[in-house]
Amino acid sequence: MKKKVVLFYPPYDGPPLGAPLCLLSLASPLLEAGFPVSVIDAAIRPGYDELILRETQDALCLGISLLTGPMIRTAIRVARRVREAHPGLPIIFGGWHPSLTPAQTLQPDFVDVVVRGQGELTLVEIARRLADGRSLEGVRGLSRKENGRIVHEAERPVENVNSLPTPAYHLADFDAYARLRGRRELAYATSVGCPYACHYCTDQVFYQRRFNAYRAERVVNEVVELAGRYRIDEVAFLDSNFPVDVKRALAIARGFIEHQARFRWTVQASTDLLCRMSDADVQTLAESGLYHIGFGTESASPGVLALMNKRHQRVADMFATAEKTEKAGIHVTFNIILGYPGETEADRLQTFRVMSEIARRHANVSFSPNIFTPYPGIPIWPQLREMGVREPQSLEEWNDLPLGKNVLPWLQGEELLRLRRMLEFFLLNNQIRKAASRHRWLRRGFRCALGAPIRWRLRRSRFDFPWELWVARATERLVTRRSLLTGQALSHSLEEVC
Ligand code: B12
Ligand code: SF4
Repeated sequence: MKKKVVLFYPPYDGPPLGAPLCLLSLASPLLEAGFPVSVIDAAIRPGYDELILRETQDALCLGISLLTGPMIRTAIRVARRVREAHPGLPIIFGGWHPSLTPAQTLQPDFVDVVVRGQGELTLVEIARRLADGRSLEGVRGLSRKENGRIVHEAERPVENVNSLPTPAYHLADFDAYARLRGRRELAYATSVGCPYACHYCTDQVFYQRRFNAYRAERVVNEVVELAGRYRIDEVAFLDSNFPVDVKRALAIARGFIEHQARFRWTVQASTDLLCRMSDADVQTLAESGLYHIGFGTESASPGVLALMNKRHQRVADMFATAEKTEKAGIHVTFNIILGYPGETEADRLQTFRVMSEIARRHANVSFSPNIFTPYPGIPIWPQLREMGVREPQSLEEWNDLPLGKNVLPWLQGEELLRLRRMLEFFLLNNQIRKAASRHRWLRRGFRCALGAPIRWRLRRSRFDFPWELWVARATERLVTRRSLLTGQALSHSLEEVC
């Protein structure tokens, strides 16, 4: 009897991260239920097409995980090839993109099932039904086809993560990722769900604003054990908002200190939560190895923050966060969203000025500016449609969504050109300031000469005849985006952002 489940993670844009945690999380309960699992991550398997075709020869089903964007193209190609080679093999799509667009994702004939939301229990139930030759009718949390019709089964309530097994890390080839990354990394999620409801974010759609977290002892024991077993240098915590439970966050840090953990770690957080911690608390985080935090600060205009439904994010907290983390020696990246519906040029200038001031006072802060991207399922789609944004109508069309780049009808022509210049001046100013503190007097003098007029421009919002940018382009390498997870540089060309 066929029992093997093949799970595939298509290639994505940007530098490869560690093993895809979603597939390791899905594999674990399948293995417990007696289904062997083959995990194939395109990032480390160059000949993955042929490997998938071989592995699916004797498989029960193929599962493909998808985020919005370029992963879709390969998912479609691979699913088509598998359908041709093994016509009877059920093909299941899961992950954020299919969950947010289940009906669209099910349209093509090579997708049989979409698993919506958390997948561990749903996939085990699917595997059991398929192995027994039973229908998938009534399996909660999935959408499927029946006589050419799309059927959405009832929602599956979000499972308490403490009742789920540890992801199957033994299936990950840590050596292969280390060769790509230059260090040994562990991707680990201590929680799912964020209590906030920012209008551009789909976390609330997936997890209904409920913070669902492992207990601190479980995190400490598992991470310390895994770090020892796989000789880990760095742990990337993938939680949407790690310190929602501040006491738990600190208990985890203290646990790492007690165990004399030697790895460093990174998280994503919101500034209001960090500001609930004392300086001594933040110092404890740093002592336990926390070296980078990504913050979704997004804008320094209270008006835009209100439009984003982000009232928990206060400008004063951004300054306080920068100060607290600098004192503790933690590097931070502030994400910025530009071009949000309703944002005016005055809002944008305010954001650049406030962020420049933060950077002037605190050398530990870097920025990751992005043009607002209308991802599927975000709560402001009705408003976006009214404002003329065209919503992609099929799985294929979402593949062409240019991630982090401009598709906004209200950001075109002169307006876009001005935004690009402002952004470039802002980034250059920060980069020059950082570099000036590191270099010898001659280069420092050159950079200061370049920095003064740029700061004047930002203060006066004068961006015409940008000679400093021409000089800088010839001499500097401008880092325009950084990863919120690691702070690592993502792109160097402004064209890639705008
Ligand atoms: C890590 C991460 C990435 C990594 C993933 C690679 C890796 N090796 O881990 C990378 C760098 C690729 C990435 C990229 C992007 N990401 Co990202 N990323 C995340 C993050 C922080 C964690 C994901 C994770 O591993 N979670 C833990 C696992 C256990 O949960 P999970 O992935 O959701 O998987 C569960 C279910 O989804 C489901 N499931 C998943 N796959 C499958 C497959 C099958 C067959 C089944 C049955 C079920 C199933 O079951 C799993 C277990 O419950 C999430 C935020 C978050 N907190 O989840 C954002 C998130 C998923 N990313 C997001 C975004 C916006 C992006 C980018 C578009 C950013 C950009 N501008 O470039 C890109 C898109 C891809 C690309 N660039 O090509 C959005 C969602 C976007 C979307 N609509 O798809 C999220 C939710 C962040 C947010 N709140 O906005 N990302
Ligand atoms: S705080 Fe972050 S994770 Fe939470 S809803 Fe807002 S953007 Fe999403």
